[in-house]
Amino acid sequence: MAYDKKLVELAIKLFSIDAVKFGEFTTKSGIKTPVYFDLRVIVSYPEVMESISNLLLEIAMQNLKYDHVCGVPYTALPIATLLSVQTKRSMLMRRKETKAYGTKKSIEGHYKAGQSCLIVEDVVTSGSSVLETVRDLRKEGLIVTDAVIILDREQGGKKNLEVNDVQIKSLFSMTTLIDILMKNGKITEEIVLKVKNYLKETQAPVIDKPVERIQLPYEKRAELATNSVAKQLFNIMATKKTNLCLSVDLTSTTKILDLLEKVGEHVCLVKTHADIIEDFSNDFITRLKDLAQRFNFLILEDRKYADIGHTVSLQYTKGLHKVAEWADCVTAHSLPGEGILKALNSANGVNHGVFFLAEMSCEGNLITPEYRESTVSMAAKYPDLITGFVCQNKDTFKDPGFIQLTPGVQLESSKDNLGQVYNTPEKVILENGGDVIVVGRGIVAAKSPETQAVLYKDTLWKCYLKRVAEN
Ligand code: 5IU
Repeated sequence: MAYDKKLVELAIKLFSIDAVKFGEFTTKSGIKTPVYFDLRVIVSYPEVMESISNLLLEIAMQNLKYDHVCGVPYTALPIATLLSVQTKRSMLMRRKETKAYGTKKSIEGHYKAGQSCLIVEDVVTSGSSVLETVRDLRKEGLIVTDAVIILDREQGGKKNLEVNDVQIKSLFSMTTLIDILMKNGKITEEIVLKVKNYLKETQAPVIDKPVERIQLPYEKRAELATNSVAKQLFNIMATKKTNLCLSVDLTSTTKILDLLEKVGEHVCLVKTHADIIEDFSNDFITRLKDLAQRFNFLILEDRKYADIGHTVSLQYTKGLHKVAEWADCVTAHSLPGEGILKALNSANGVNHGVFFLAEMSCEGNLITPEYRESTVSMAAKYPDLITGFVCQNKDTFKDPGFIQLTPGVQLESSKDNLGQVYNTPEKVILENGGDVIVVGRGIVAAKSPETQAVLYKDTLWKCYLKRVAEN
């Protein structure tokens, strides 16, 4: 096989500066190896650095599109710097240390969720270091599909990365490198054989793709939930075989109670707006709780708290509605910051939860991807309190213990005349990751709400079963 002249020169140079050594070595993990790479030394040889970055550009990076480059810490950082300067693409840096204080970001540099990032790495063995960086970048909403590598040790890394949706392109594989060195009289055939045998015997363990939350059945996720209401709700869904949440946006208590008598057995959650009810009373709450117990559903007061912590704690526990006394869970905006979660957390000790608003279904709302991500990060600090997120997209959060509550659903996609946007059950569950689906007027305004509730329940459950089976 004929090799690019510049690659041959680079291989020989790497050998001469001891970036690649042959003999008997023991790796960090205690395995004996006849070949050892230490590419950290290249920083002492500017001409090697230059040649590596030029070759990566010419050979590995052709046809790749990316907004940022990110080197896997630490050896690849100087190479990533050179590539960033040469390609005029901004660089991102991943911190390797565990963060010393709470909010410190693991990724440094300016970026937006949805932008793409190319990974740069020196040597790939199992692929685990590249994957750590990829996962941190993906957590920030960055899209990572490709990595460029100086040397692939051919010990399973390429496959491990492919399984995790990262394609690698390398300047050398172990085979090509030793072949070049042998042909140029640097190493003997005996060494080549030794390395080849070693490669055969020491393949890195396969790194499985992490299971996505939407692949898991509700009963499994109940075990993973850290909030007691989330645990209960997952279990109710699994037992009753329904992920339908009815939004009872009616203004009379009789109408609400009559409706729930008819449809209570088909829903896992009932969503109320206490402040639209004209004849709200303690008696109504007693009867609502009775129904909840009889039909085994939970109650979500969709209050969308959005004030400073002190006010929210009063709104939650006092006033006409005394929500904390009867609602299993409530909705809240993240806009005012963590104070709102602190207030809701301390206001009522046990068995309550919060669905945190990460997105809205109505058109023209002002929530941005950054807002959405900060909302999820804020929630991560309150695992006992957060039941899940109200959102529209499956990438909003990963933790399978949280529930995605998705409103804006009807059997046909459409809009109302005040900005509400409706998606179909198929889209919302199979594509967008909805776990509990909120339906209001689709049922409440129907001629026969009961028939319609059964139709929604069956359609939504079929989509859920399909989602779990597909994955
Ligand atoms: N709701 C939404 N969209 C949102 C959020 C809440 O529709 O993004 I946050 C509420 C409003 C209403 C119910 O109470 O969910 C949906 O009712 P309809 O299915 O009738 O549109």
